[in-house]
Amino acid sequence: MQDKDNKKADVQASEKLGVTITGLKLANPTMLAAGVLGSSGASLVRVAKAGTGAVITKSIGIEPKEGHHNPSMVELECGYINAMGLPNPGYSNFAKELQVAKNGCGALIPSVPVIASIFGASPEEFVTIAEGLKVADAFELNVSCPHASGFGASVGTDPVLVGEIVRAMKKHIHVPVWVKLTPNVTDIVEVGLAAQKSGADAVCAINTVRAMAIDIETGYPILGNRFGGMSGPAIKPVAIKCVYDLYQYLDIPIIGVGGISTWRDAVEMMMAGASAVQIGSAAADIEVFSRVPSGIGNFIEKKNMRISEIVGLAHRMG
Ligand code: RRO
Repeated sequence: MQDKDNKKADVQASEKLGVTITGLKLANPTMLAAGVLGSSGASLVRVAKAGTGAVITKSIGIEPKEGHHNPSMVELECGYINAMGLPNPGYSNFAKELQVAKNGCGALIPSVPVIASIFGASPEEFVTIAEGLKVADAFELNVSCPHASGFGASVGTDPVLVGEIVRAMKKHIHVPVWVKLTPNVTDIVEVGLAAQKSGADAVCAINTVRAMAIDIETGYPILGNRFGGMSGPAIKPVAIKCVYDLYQYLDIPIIGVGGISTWRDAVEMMMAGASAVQIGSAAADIEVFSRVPSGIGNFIEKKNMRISEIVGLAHRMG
């Protein structure tokens, strides 16, 4: 009886918190961000079971890649700086992990979409990888890693190249295409508009912010790569502003990411214009994927609002 009651409560919660993003149904507006706990099928399923609305894989490329030398991550008072360097097994080795994730996440009720984050150096590479990972429910194009020469932000700071990649993906791939944007540009809206014009179904904002830390005893940069990308609480206000600006000019959904660790952060991001949010650094504690949705649920109930009414609310308040 207890179980039945719990299931009923879960269904009601998912009805209240459910969102549809680019045709994918999510039981709640949280997702596991790319790069954290997304390297194996088993860990993606574990996060899905913890309550997230969708999971995104670690970014996958054309060839196996070891990544940058250690140290590849440093913890600061206000977050983390990483320079992992896109370590991944290559798409052909990752395909079996994606299948494990799809089977496990698809068996859950409600089922949890699995999104593959992919990176490449050219439109052709993106398409080849996506064709090799075709069980994914959607693709998130990583054109925004801040420390990967020839990939990531080297690609995503050029609106023309972003447009070419999106057009190639839309021509050959028949599931939604999301584009993850870098904040390390003068005008994120310009790149967002290029993605939209070329047929992107959604944008995700933001990837990490270029950053560096130096050990004052030795004078050495701490990271093996010398610099990296900042994530965690310090970048939330940067992400909020990027999402706010994108919402003013774009018609496609915006998925907010950057420094979200509490339901209050998620609500703020949604009020800036995000239809859903991704959680990365804070996902080390996977309970965050039950705390954040239930906090959002209590908030909208108290305010007597529907979830869709909080999206972009800050724009309607002047
Ligand atoms: O692997 C990384 O170093 C990495 C990636 Br792919 C990314 O998109 N953003 C980031 O901060 N690190």
